[in-house]
Amino acid sequence: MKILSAEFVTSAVKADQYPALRLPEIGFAGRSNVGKSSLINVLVNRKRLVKTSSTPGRTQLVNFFDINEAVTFVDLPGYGYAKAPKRVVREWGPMVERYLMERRSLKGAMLLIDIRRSPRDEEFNLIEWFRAHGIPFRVVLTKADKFSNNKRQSNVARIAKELGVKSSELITFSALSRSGRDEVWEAISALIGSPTPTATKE
Ligand SMILES: Nc1nc2c(ncn2[C@@H]2O[C@H](COP(=O)(O)OP(=O)(O)OP(=O)(O)O)[C@@H](O)[C@H]2O)c(=O)[nH]1
Ligand SMILES: [Mg+2]
Repeated sequence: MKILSAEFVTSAVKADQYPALRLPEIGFAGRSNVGKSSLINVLVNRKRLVKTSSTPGRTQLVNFFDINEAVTFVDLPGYGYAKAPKRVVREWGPMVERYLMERRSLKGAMLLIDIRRSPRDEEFNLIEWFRAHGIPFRVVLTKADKFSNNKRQSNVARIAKELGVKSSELITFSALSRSGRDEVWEAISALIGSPTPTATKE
């Protein structure tokens, strides 16, 4: 994938702060610290387009990034971080829900789950929302580098069973090794219904 441009557009809390509808959008959702911002950086070959942090709760706004003038990535605030300021905890639900429900340019979502964990209520609720509102989504298992090959596969099988899907439907990704990057891009291309932004391979 040749990345020609990747630019921060804006941060928003409320719908009236979203940028004008222009490009197809892909939302990145998941628990705080799961690796949403890191995934976006790897997808666009940039170390720090999106701020990442070992402190959960880094991303507290809905952040928009235009990639190759072809697709907009939307880094959503992570949920499930108990120590986040109360305002953030209170506002997370409506902020993310509002974006996912009302954004007409949203073509699909990536739901990230740490490969070492099990999906919990928040993940099941999000999946229910996606299904109820006809939002196509793919599940990405992050931090795959935390396991050796065998253990990685058994954890993929475990999470697939917990979610009630086939292992082959899950994408396994590592921001450290960049494994899974091409598969995530392919999934995004399928969701936006066009070849990857510039169909050239690196
Ligand atoms: N080992 C490993 N660490 C990762 C990976 N992806 C992210 N991390 C680390 O996990 C921490 C959180 O990553 P972020 O990308 O900031 O996570 P986030 O989901 O954006 O977090 P919030 O913005 O708080 O919701 C950072 O310390 C990252 O370096 C990965 O694939 N492997
Ligand atoms: Mg983040």
